[in-house]
Amino acid sequence: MPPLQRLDDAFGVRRSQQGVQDPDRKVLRTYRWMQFHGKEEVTEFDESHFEAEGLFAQNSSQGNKEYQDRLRAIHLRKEGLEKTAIAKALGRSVKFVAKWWQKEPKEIPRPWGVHEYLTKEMGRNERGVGATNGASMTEESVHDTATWWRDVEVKRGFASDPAIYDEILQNTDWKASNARTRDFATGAYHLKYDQRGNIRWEGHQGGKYKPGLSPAMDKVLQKLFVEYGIEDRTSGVITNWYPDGQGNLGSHRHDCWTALFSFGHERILTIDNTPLLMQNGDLCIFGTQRHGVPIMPEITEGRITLVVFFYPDKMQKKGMWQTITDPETMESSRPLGKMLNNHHLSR
Ligand SMILES: O=C(O)CCC(=O)C(=O)O
Ligand SMILES: [Fe+2]
Repeated sequence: MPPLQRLDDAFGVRRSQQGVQDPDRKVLRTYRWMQFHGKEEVTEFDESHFEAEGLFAQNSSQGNKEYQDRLRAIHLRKEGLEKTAIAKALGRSVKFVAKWWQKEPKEIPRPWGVHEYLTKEMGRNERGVGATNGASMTEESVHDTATWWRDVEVKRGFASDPAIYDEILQNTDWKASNARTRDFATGAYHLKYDQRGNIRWEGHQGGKYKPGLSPAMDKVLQKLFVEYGIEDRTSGVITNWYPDGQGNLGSHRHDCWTALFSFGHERILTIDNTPLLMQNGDLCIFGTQRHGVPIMPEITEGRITLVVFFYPDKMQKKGMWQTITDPETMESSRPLGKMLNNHHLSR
């Protein structure tokens, strides 16, 4: 199986970022945006950006990719793949695979730039399982480090009901939240302060999602849970409101996986360094990639996102590595009864 296409290539933004342009491409949008230390970026989004869908590779840095490939070599060996097949799946040399595949994940050196907390077991810390986020483990097999990585999946127009934006906007008790940062070694959260010692606030409003809040959204969540079989592995459902282009969210990572729906005006979601322009009803699912919502000064209308945090299971792990994708062998999804009874993240 060939390696996945890179997210930034598939969405036509790598060429735009590098200033190398195909004269025949049709630019549909051009936006200014600021995320990293207020540095202004300008991105042209061409037709390919709106047409691309599916599963794509994305890494925050070479170090992260290197580490991920080493872990994947081990994982794929345990799944029964041969050396050459692993090399092909990873797009690396057989020599590379030979160097790592017989080791255990704990023996793998962490390249420079990969934060230590990302090498810990998902959702676990010194206080026990899911202590930072209220999630619980569903099976032993999710405990290994390789589980951290998930490719990025984009589905355009997954939620098309126009009622969703207004229902969520009207029925949510919106609150500004404190800006938080994470200790790179332990993953612990700390409040952020400005230079005068005042607590910093996030540049957007946050809410909790409960079943019934938006009947139109409940239907979409049912569809998500059935398609991905994640209803029992969800650790929280929250919402964000960005009233206009000044609303923003600093880049961060989660120690779980994320399914994110976008409603209202189109906005950029950065995934690592790739700007993905999300439009009304689009769904993006990703792993522990760094992500954020930059300021977009030209935008005067609102956007709401609904974010589902969840944990991988065995089946999903296999999908993640693109080894076993036979739908016949997939477990059927659970009944919808318990659908939205999951714990909600406190904000
Ligand atoms: O609103 C978005 O696009 C990002 C939201 C997000 O990252 C979060 O709620 O954790
Ligand atoms: Fe997030």
